[in-house]
Amino acid sequence: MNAVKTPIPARQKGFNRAEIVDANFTEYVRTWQGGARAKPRDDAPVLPRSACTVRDFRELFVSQLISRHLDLMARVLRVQNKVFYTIGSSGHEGNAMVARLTRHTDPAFLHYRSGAFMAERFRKLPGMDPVMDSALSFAASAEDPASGGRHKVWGSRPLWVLPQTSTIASHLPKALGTAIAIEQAQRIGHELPVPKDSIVVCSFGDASSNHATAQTAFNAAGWTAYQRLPAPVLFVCEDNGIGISVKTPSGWIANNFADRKDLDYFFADGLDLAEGYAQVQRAVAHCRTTRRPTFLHLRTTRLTGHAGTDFEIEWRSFEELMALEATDPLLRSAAIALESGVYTPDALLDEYEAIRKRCFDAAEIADQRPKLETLAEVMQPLAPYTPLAVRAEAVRVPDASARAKVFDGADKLPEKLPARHLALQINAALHDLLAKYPESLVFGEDVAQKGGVYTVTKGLYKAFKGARVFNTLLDETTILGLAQGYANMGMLPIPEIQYLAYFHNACDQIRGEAASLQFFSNDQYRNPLLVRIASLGYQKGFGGHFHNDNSIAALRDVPGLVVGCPSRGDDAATMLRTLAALCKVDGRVCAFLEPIALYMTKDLYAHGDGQWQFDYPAPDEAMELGEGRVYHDKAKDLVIFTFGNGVPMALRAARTLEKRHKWKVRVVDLRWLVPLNDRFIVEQAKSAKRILVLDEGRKSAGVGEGIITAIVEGGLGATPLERVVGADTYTPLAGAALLVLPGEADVVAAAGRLA
Ligand SMILES: Cc1ncc(C[n+]2csc(CCOP(=O)(O)OP(=O)(O)O)c2C)c(N)n1
Ligand SMILES: [Mg+2]
Repeated sequence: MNAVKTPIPARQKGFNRAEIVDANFTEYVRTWQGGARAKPRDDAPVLPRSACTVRDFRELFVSQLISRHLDLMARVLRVQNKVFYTIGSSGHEGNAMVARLTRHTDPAFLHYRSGAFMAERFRKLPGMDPVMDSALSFAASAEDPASGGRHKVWGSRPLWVLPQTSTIASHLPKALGTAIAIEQAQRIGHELPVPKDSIVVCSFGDASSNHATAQTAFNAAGWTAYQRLPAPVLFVCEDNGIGISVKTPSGWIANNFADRKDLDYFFADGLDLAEGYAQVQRAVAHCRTTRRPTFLHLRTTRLTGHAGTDFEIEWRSFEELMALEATDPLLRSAAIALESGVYTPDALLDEYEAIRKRCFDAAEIADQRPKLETLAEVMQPLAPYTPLAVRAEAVRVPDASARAKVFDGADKLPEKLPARHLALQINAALHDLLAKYPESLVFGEDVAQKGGVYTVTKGLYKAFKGARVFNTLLDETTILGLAQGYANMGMLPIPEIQYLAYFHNACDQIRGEAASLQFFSNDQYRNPLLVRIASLGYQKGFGGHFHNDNSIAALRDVPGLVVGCPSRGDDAATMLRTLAALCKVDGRVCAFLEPIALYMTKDLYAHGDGQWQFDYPAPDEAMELGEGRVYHDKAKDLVIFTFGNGVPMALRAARTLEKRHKWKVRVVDLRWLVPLNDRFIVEQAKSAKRILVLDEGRKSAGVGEGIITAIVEGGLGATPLERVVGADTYTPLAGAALLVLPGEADVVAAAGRLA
């Protein structure tokens, strides 16, 4: 970096470093020693040999100043409760270059220090005001165009900036996924919402680059490029040398990234516009033309602490802080501006003050704008549901010739075949979905040629080819990141997670990321996806805990998520149609839990009875969200609420109970686990003389808790009730598994206690 040419006046030790950074700038410009310059031409290099023209520089500098003054304003107005966020961009303003050198249609997933990037990107469309928009966001106003007052995020629908969560590095897999999706869309003939040669911009901090979620994205990007598959993502590591208070070892980022074979490394000085511009330009051009994953190491510094609450003077020396403040990129920009004659000192000070005023004025206006006032307003974008449109979409029949082709002839359509078991009916339903939605993709570990470890996806690869049905690398975080990427580009991703235990391994990609996008973007962005997860226990003699995980607690409270769990093949097919429709119509994130132990189950009561095989539902049938299935609906002596493996178990137990107690037993298969249909549960419980809740999950935080709560809150707490539920333990191998999980005998015994 060019050293700042005019020495910074030695500042007094001060407590408020934001004030000092502010005063440094003013004093630096006021005491500038250079002589007066002629005003340069707009298209001339701003400094000799710089790739940055005077026009580029002038606009970039203003973007930097806007970002800086938004930071300073936030620090002042936070204490007056007019602003609710103080993580700033000071020291990172060089990222404006990345915005200038990319397009507003290059989807961007941004680090929280992206004030200058945003101010610069705002220039790309007419009539937009970065100051007012940011102010509304800082003020958590309901009129905040990014999130509607739900979070201070950098986001914009027209500018293709998808809002990010505060979880560092969690956005890298989906940024990579979006880049891959841009390319893959073209292979499957899907029309993209952005130009074909778009790249994806993804920025993050130096400390964040160490996170497992970041590393998995770098690895997956390299894995992709290694196979000569395109992945046009520009990873921008904004290296300020520190993460909160932990210093990144000097040279670590270059050491760790400069020599990766399939992640092309570029360095740019983000502290110096005249120097850094060409460097950023090279990285962007490389990414756009080669379509290779590109790593731009952008040098930055961090001024005024991690956030407003971080009083660095309590843990760092003044000397160190002053040395950092001397590297302020705005001082360097001021030097360039004055040296080149773009500004005179007076004109620059006027500009500086004018932008300060603009930011404060906007903040005062924003403070007066409406806030979110009701719970309904807060939750409004969370879980959109338009039942009529969903139903219409779910029963919309795929093209007959497409079906005939996929199923090898009109006479082999699955609804014309005899009743079959769950795995085959899910398989047929997936064939149907892929025929119905040309933009849908099935992917995961082993799903393609092999057809999955349980052959549930068998034949899809052959029918729909590798661009739509493909194996991923072995990483669940990447699988779910890819899914979000495809969704961002308007496709319908149907990823598979091989076992429920391994969903937990990547849970944040659904819990923190995918499910939250509609909320934090005020429903301006949607990433509908339908994740299939082979789930639950009871595989006879196989697998132990990790292949028999019975806990869905981690899915139960994810806001906005839909979770369905069929117990039989026909329900699986109609449920899948509805889930896909929920994706298409309402943009929902959906999980489909497939009970592994029921995949091949054919019999219900006795060996060879074939009673757990069902006809494939006609393609114009679908299941309503929340709708359960009731067996023996008139029966009242005992009502068993259950789902999944519990359904055939309850039906078997019911036979014994009918004989033993002369009871009529109703079995209610909830089918939909999130959201639980409380009204339906209460409706079913109302007429019950006794209630039994059969939950194959764990005692703590299982579905059973929700069912009982619904019953009690529905005023039916006085009905005698028993719960049969799994133990709070991991599942052991072999026969001992049955000690942990509910069994038929447990159901019979619990019912006996109700007698
Ligand atoms: C997964 C996760 N862990 C911890 C945090 C808390 N946290 C927020 S920012 C941060 C440091 C990030 O440093 P860096 O990536 O260098 O970015 P910088 O703030 O320096 O720009 C930490 C630990 C978080 N937000 N997310
Ligand atoms: Mg950092």
